[in-house]
Amino acid sequence: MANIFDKWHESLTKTRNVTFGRIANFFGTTEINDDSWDELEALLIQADLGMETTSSIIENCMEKVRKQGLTRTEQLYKLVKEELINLLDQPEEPDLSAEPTVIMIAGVNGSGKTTSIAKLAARYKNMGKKVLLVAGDTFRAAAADQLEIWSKRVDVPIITSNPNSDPGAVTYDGIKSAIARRMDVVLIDTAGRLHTRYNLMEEIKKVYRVADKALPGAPHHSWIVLDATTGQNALQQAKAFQQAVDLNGAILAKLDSSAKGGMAFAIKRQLNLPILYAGLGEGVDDLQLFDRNAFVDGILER
Ligand SMILES: Nc1nc2c(ncn2[C@@H]2O[C@H](COP(=O)(O)OP(=O)(O)OP(=O)(O)O)[C@@H](O)[C@H]2O)c(=O)[nH]1
Ligand SMILES: [Mg+2]
Repeated sequence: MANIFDKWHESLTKTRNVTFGRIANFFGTTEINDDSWDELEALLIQADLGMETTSSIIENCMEKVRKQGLTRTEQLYKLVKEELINLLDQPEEPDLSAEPTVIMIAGVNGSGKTTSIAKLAARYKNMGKKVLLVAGDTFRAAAADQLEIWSKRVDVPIITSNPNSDPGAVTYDGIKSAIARRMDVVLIDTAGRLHTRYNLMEEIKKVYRVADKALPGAPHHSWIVLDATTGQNALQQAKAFQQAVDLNGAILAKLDSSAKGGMAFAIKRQLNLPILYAGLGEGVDDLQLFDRNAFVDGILER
């Protein structure tokens, strides 16, 4: 599996170089003393880990250092890595047992929703699932065309829509069609919307309700796609989406072009949402199940 770690390592180059590299460089042959704890604390805060999380990392490490009788900062490296890994959830492949399993994808404009849907379609198809795409973005003129191009490329069917038609109606038709055609997974694309736009947030609530009307219990999953390059900003946006629809996971897109990969820790801390998948490139195969070990390795490797 060396390849997977290589892929993460390469994708996290910016995050590693800009923020976490300084933490990696901290570990050396020097003695652990009060100054080194202060320095480590400052570095963790600079990496946007937040005061509380930083304090708990430092306290836990201090205790282990005492118990294990460690003396050099070099020996702290493994401890800090373990602490960071433990801050994150390790997701399993989401439950796709409902027939069909309906997945709604939401997020602000340009976060990576449509591309992530194409990647998920390819992934689930490779797992042997029959996948149907639903073009629920009826807002942006070219949105349905964009999804249609992906549907051809990945070779999965699509229920498409006309610009300005009702996204609830295409969602309803899509799910009913999936039931009739015995599809396994339905991926619903939605229009990008700013979390501050009241009408559009009401609209996505409606899409959510309509899904349940078409198939009680749907959507089985609602995932927000967060753009890793937007950092802290994205968290406020996600909170608004969380209030509108019952999100149960996040996809962290564009990790490969971001220096702010550390936001993964804040997603867990501030939103308590598991990161299910990460986008590590623009290609259809560049979506990986989030791997907390590969992630922490990738940001901290020396
Ligand atoms: N490098 C990189 N680029 C990505 C990734 N995911 C998406 N992109 C790019 O981000 C841009 C926007 O992606 P879309 O999938 O169209 O985003 P969207 O959220 O559907 O956008 P709207 O529908 O306009 O709200 C495209 O140029 C994608 O190629 C990723 O994981 N890595
Ligand atoms: Mg889109």
